Amino acid sequence: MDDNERTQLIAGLLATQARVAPTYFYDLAGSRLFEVITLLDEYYPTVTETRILERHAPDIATAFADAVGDCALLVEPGAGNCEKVRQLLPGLRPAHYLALDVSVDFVEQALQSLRRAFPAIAMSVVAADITQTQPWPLPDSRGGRLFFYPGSSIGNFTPDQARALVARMHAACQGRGGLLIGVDLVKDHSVLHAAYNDALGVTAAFNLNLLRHLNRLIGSDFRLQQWEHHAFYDETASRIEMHLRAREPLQVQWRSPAGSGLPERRAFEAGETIHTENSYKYTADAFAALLRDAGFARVRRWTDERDYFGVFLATTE
Ligand code: AVI
Repeated sequence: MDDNERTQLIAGLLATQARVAPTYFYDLAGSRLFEVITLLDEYYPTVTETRILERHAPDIATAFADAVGDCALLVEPGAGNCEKVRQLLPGLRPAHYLALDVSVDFVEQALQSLRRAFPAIAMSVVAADITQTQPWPLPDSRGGRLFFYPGSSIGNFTPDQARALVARMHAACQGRGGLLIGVDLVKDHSVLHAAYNDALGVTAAFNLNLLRHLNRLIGSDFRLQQWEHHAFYDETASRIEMHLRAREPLQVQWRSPAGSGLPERRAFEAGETIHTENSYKYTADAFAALLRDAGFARVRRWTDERDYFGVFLATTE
């Protein structure tokens, strides 16, 4: 991590409401813990989205072809293990599948088996975090472009940030393309609460692991037993908030970048929290409106029987 990132991270810890960006969940242990979260009974989003894609991939491909034509370039930001895109490739048949991810080696491994299954599709991976990288490293393409952004990752941005990100994808379609995006929907609060407070405590471990990650990154001395997982649904903001809450009065120290002038410690009172994540939930109509506000002309959507999760196809025409 560079001094600028370190400075931002420490400034967040020093803020009145301390905060750490959710990107810091994902060290190796955090990524593994997230994979386990997706297997939990309570965490319905992953399995529900997968079912929607399995069931409706042919309709999605037809809807894209009807609105846009051939898919020259399929772009998946944060592609990870490239599992979800498998459902789309047979119907969509893009000329080129481009995975964007910070972990190039991990994606490259996933691409090996995908290439064997779909030899006619060119596949590549480029190191990029679309929230940081400017401009996006996209190749020239003749024909329609489709962005694929599953997993309700969009829910971890504020609605304003989400709209701005979708608007960038719209602009990157260059007048001919679309966005296929998965979004977690508003539902019974008890279902939402359970998804972020699972009985096995995996989400708690995922949240607490962030402190271990910080200890390595900034030389802090967080002691995990002094903290507890706290996640709740805020109905007004329509989001799950995740926090780490101090169990007792405590002090934390770290190393600030030389010459930054930033304090190297902070005291927390019992009950004070570090805000680690927001996970916004949308109604289907509100998310369709966001897609249109970001510039897309047409929106189609598919959901599951319980209306827990939405997969939206927004197109330029
Ligand atoms: C990655 N993201 C969409 C997950 C979510 O549900 O907001 C991260 C997560 N946090 C706790 N559980 C899962």
